Amino acid sequence: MRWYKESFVYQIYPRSFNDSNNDGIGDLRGIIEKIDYLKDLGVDVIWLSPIYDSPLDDYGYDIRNYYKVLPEYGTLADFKELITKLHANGIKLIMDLVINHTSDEHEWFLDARKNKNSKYRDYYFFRDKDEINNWTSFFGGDAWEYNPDTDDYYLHLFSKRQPDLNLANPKVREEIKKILRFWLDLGVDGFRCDVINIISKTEGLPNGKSILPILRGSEHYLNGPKIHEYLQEFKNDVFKDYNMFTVGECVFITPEIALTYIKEGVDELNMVFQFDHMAADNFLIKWFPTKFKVRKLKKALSKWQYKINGKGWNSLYFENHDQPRSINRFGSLKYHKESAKMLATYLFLQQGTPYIYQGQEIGMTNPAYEDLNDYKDIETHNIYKFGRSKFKFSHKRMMRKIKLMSRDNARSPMQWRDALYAGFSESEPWLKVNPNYKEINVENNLKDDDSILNYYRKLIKFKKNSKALIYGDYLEHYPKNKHFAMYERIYNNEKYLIVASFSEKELKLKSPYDLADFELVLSNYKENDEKLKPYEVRVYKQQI
Ligand code: TEU
Ligand code: CA
Repeated sequence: MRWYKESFVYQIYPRSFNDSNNDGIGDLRGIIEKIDYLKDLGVDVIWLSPIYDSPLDDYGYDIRNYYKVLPEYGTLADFKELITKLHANGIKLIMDLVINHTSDEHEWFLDARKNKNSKYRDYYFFRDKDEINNWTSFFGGDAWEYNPDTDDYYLHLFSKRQPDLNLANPKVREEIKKILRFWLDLGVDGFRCDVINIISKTEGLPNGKSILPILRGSEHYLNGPKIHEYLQEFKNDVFKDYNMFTVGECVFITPEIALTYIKEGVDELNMVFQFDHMAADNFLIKWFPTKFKVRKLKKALSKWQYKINGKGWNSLYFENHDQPRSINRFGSLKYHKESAKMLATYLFLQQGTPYIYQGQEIGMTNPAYEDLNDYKDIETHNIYKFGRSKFKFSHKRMMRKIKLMSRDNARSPMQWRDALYAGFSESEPWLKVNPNYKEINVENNLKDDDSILNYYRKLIKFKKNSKALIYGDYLEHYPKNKHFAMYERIYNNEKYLIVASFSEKELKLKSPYDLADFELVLSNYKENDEKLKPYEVRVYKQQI
């Protein structure tokens, strides 16, 4: 059974979720304390961002030891307790799998960098000065770093402390399979595979064609030559023996290419995280706001709905640990509650598995720190340096960009209640809490029947109770309209019609049908009239 199709996934960024021992850092026991909260929310699967031992250059996406839990987060025993208790509550757990690179403190790399005869040398990409290429790193700058010990260079597509693994080496793939089995045998129910579509590089590492200093070389690793071979090997040698699913983070992917991974029958991955809709407000270039963002958002999501339907399965997300908060991007601070509920309804009632990122269910917003030093994320600091040095942008201008686009916008501590440090910890957290925690927090949401959290609970039940909302076909109306979205989901004799306003103004409610033939079954407003109120969403149902 493809159980993931009927599941809601909740992503936990462990460092910022809940701190059980008051050292300012979230931890596994902190998650255990909140299992009832997760159960009451109604989610089926937890995706844990990396909890492995790490020097935290990229907050865990740089793994030092794949078999060990970062001591700040707890122990393997805590992990076992967590998974046992989650399972006892009917909640599954997927782990983050980061295999494009390791930390520069991983024992393989420490040994490899020391001498050319190391047995781990071919686990990575070391090249002499005259052999290196012109590729650039996702985090800005050159993708090669000098290694004094052997007087040569190594490849890193992310930070220089994240050397790329050479998956063309069968020994590396054997190591990965060992890691997969280790966690699966502990009961893990699947993996979110980090930047999985860049793990195969063109042999010989040729120069990239781009003249721009971003993504140069990408034609030699995006969906690289051996990617399918590697993924099939993981599937045939490991995955097929377990009742699990994978979701692959695939950068710069199209639905056509996605299907080469996720098509049912191929099943190299079960879903991908695509980025098209994250570009609606000009992501890469989040630098220049656009007037067409609603239309672009609708277009991107619809494209994936149409092209994947019947062949594979979509993932549905607005937020994760890399993205600013969705209310800031596509909703409204003025209509905070309304827009949070609208966004959830609009997205999650499409075809695919919904992913909720911690705090999204209470409408957390970007903290927008004033001081550059309050940001801890490496990408944020690199972008700042890049903008200042390459483009000569002013400090003020760069801070404006960072407040909009920093990944730390998603990583500020979870807001549990109106108490010091938002109830996340009793000590100063590793990253500042958003000052709006006094209003926006779980406790307030629990008290208020009309809260965002209570709406999420209702919405989750609502979707899970309907085969049409899970499996139904998707049909969009008025795709060009830039103020509201409308689509239907059809399955057997049921039809749902969803209309969602992205406007702060009242809108005329258009419809291709006579709505008198429909029943209104869900909305974020108590009263609904001929006009759509600001950020109003409505779900209509019809038996056909
Ligand atoms: O992200 C890959 C990725 O493309 C992002 O780093 C992207 O460049 C950035 O978010 C744009 O704002 C994955 C992880 O999700 C991310 O946290 C890691 O830093 C990265 O891989 C390296 O492991
Ligand atoms: Ca702690």
